[in-house]
Amino acid sequence: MKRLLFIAFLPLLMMASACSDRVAQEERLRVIFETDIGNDIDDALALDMLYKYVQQGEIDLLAVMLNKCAPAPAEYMDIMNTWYGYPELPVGVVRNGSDDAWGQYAQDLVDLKSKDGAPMFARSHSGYENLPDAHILYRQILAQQPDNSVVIASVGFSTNLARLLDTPADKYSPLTGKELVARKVKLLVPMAGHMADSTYCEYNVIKDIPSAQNVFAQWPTPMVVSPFELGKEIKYPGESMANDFTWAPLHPMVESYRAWGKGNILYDRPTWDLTAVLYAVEGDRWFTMSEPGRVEITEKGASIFSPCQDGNVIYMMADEAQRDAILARFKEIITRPLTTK
Ligand SMILES: [Ca+2]
Repeated sequence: MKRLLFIAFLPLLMMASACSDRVAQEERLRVIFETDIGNDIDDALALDMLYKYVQQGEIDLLAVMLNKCAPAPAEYMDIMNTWYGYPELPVGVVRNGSDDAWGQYAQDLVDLKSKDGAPMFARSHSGYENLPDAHILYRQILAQQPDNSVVIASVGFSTNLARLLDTPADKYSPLTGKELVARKVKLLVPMAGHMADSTYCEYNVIKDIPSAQNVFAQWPTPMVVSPFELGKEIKYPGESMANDFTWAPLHPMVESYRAWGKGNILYDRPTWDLTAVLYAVEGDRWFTMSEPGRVEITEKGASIFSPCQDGNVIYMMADEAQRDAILARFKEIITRPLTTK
């Protein structure tokens, strides 16, 4: 029976991959981005990709959910949404999360000033402390979507997703969180764990182990994991950051990249979060996929993948040729100038 269930999920996975052309609004992929932006710089590049997909008419970006309660990441998101032209994009935050540190490059970007002392980048909002709880914003947004229509790219911790699963019925939906996810979400793409090394404790997992355990054990839809070992071997070149953005002399993602390097922009950085976004929007055409299985998160935060035909998890892999093609695709998207709306 469970094998039949996984087979039944496969058309949904295929649907998630069919989004390379401009498509009608009602057919566009609906994406929610779950991020610990402010920690590592790959979140900022992954976010850039999502804005570009929106600009190309390939997706509807429904919301960004933050894993960090500190004000800098929320203000940083306002800067990014404003600069890219989406100031009203909904943003949810975590409260009493597992990592409320400021996020240094987010703080650095927030603090950047012009010569006249004015903020370097414009904001559209204030009062970031009033942003909604992410797990409640999920309920509000998911309840409004068609069934089996939402893809979540989760490139940070599992706190918000675990809290969402545990929510009771409310004014937005008579369904519990788990029921609502099962009804509205067709795919979760987490960047999490290490599938080739069952002893490795990966960062996104260890920042909130109980939530990661809950999500991997309870999540009611297919999951496609981007594991640590994939993005680690595909490094975005600092040379591109230094040379490919003459069309935007003051670019918040480029300045973020520079800030993360403490003034140095010529470093190469793994593309963990970018690989998750690439799959979430473009599907499996860039990757080799594992067989289905389940993932157990240990008490220390290691991830153990066990193949089984009735599992709801598959993960991405890439050989050298695929890695080269994936990096070329990342550069193509990220260096593409914004179009005027
Ligand atoms: Ca991240």
